[in-house]
Amino acid sequence: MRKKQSPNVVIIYADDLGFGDVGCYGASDIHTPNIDRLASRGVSFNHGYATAATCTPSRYSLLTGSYPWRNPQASILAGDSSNIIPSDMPTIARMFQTAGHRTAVVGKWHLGLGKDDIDWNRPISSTPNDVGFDESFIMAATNDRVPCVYVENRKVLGLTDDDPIEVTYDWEKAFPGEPTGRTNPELLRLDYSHGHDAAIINGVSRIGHMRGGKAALWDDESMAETFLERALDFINVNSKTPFFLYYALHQPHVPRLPSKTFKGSTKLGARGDVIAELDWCVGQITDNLERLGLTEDTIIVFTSDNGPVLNDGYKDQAEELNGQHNPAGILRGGKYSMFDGGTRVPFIVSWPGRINSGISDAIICQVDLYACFASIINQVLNAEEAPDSLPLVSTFLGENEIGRTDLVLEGTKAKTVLRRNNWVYIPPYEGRSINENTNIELGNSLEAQLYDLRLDAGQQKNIVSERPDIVKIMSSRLNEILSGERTRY
Ligand SMILES: [Ca+2]
Repeated sequence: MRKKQSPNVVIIYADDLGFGDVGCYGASDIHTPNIDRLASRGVSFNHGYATAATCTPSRYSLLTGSYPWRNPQASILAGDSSNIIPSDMPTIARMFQTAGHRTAVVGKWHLGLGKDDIDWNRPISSTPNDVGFDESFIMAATNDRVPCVYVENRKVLGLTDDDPIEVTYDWEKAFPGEPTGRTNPELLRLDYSHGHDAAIINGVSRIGHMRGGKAALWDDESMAETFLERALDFINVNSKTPFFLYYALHQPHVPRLPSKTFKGSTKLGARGDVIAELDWCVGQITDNLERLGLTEDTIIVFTSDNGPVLNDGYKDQAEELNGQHNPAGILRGGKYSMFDGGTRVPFIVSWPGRINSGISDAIICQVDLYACFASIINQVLNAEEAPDSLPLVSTFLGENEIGRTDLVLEGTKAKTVLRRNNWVYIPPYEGRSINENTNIELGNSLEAQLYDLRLDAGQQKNIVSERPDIVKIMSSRLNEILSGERTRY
């Protein structure tokens, strides 16, 4: 096959997959042969980060090359929120589009759709198609939020005129007569433990209320295959032109409802099973690229939007069946946390035609993907574009281990933390130290925290009083970054 001028790029983005959840990062009770194979043909970063410990802000950074706290709307969104990426804002997808790549997003969006009040029964005014994607096939938010339908480009797939969809996230406006998890628990096939007490879809109660759109409702158990099929179609159709695919998996986010093939495939229950399913999806993508002869022409990034959580609102026995598995590996905390377990995730870059395999200890972040890819495909960024994305191309391709010096991370509610070289500084924050629902340490403390990851990767020893010199530097650096307009110069 003729070698293309510019490589294809596939970003495979898992949802709530932890640093220790895959084999090549130390998991022994969950087998991930396909992700491990990807790692064996690329660079695995030990200090690869999402910018935030929750979905929306991390995704915002990946796509815009901007820290999420620059946009006050970049926090966990409801399923009926407006698109928080303005249509005139540069995105990584538009950058690829400008370079002549075909672009698509398949899977979880969770950055909002439409402007103002969205009418799901009409063409949607602001979708991924307005921020740089030629094609989109998505769920609006998450698999535990309504509306539980697929959106293809601007329309809800499978919607019929006689059964319009209505959505509200307000209990005061809940639809009379529609059963909910709170009022009709006898209708549930999967009980909720917290949060998920509204609309019942496929026997599972969700966050938010919806009615109508019966023919358009997704089937949870075939969601993996549905998204995968769309992703493969896109690759197949565009195999002769450069393409950019953002494949945003829904696993292992709740509700964890694997297909029949994977149900019971691990000893860890539903959470292990959906990770096995996720790994299979990765293998289907790489096998297909191989079949098309595109392996050496395609860069694959595999990573996750935030750290792991076991009980995230459904009684799916993720905690009870977890055994000795450490979803965050050696790290402290998990999803929602300011500790490293919230944001440090598997981060693999594979490009068999170009890079050697190896492990890197450089600090790198998903916000850097934008500038790294721009450099690889020879696109010059405007000064105001991707304000926090650093073009660490040699690092990204495993040629050296000179990564970031500074990286601002956030837990929830834009509470920011500074990683600087081997140090992590967490300013004093009010709030609960542990989220009792999820049993995750959030990192809140009225005392400032300083950790030396070189000696203490698990962030067990707060040395704030021993190193006031470092605290002073980090506190001032964090404030300097937060008050500036950009960090890429
Ligand atoms: Ca997530």
